[in-house]
Amino acid sequence: MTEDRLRVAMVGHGFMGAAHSQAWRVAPRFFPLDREPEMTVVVGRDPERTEAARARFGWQRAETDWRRVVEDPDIDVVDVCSPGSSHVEVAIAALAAGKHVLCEKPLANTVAEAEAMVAAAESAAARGIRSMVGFSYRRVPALAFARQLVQAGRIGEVRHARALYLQDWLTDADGPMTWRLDAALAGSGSLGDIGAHAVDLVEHITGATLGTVSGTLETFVHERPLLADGVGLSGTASDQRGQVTVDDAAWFTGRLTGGAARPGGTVATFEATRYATGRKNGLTIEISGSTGAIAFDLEALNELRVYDTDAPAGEQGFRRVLVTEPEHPYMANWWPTGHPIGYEHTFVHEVVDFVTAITTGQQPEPSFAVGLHVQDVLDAVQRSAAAGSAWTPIPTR
Ligand code: SOE
Repeated sequence: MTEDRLRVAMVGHGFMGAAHSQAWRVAPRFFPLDREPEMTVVVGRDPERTEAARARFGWQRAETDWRRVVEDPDIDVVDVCSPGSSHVEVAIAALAAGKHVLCEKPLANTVAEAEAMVAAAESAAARGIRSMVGFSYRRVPALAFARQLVQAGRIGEVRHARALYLQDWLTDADGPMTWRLDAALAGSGSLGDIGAHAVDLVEHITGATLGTVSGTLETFVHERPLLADGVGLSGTASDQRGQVTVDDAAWFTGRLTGGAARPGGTVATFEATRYATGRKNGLTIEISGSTGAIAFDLEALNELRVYDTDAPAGEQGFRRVLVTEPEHPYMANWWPTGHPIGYEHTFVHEVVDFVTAITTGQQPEPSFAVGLHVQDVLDAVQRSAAAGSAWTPIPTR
């Protein structure tokens, strides 16, 4: 192993592959890292498309056999950006081969898969091998700052949390079938793709844990046209249409305890949908405490709204804090004060924290165990919805 470099293999080269490629390239240019990531190989199923991704994103080699790559002694890190159905196999093989693993969220498609991944991660950790799940929004500086404020008691005991993740890219019922609409490949729909972020953020910011949920799921469009390359999707193709086998929208309520939650528990409401007409990538979080509140909107990701009940009567109101100061998490390494950053920077921060954990020998967060807990929550929401929104406990592990 070359100790000054960290040779990375990335499996998958779609939306997340693009975001991760950018992060591997940029991280060492802006943050001091003890080992320089080397973009060694990108892996995909289709040789031509993988070669095109290699050339576009700047990887040294393109490969189609992920097994050969994860066993290659000249690889140090495996970055899993492929559809959810492949996470379990690729991550476990990579950990067994002694590679550090960064895995996109949700960690897996089922609780059983996530459990197997945690077992593999824990046994690898005993050999100094690190693993992390990619809940990238934790690394939005404004949200990392929100966590600092809530953990420092600045809004008192948390009573409510509200998290909405609204997109509209499925609004057109004639839009094509994709792997994200196929339960065999994606596990679930809006629930796992974007609801998982909402769950992780509320728990991360409050430090509290969901213990029980009541949920409802809805699928609005049950069949969609197959694209020419949609042949591999597992839905039944009839008249060139594929079956949508995931939820289109998810609503759930939960109770959280511990952390900054009030002693009786915090009530949280969640909504995740890809049918919120007009909402492109609207992630909003509001946390209400006994002495203040914080509010965040991804459409203004450099800002955090902070409310403080200590302000004089008549002057109270949400203050807009521009989270672009060197005092704010991650910001000292970017631009001069007041200059904003964007979506892609969250993945850069993820790579920085992952590489730092590898070089300092620490467990990076969020761990696969956190990924398993989120999987438990998603599973409980699905079981609750199937049982008429019955309150459903989340296993404690
Ligand atoms: C990645 O973190 C991700 O969750 C994507 O998988 C979603 O599709 C995207 O809309 C939000 O970010």
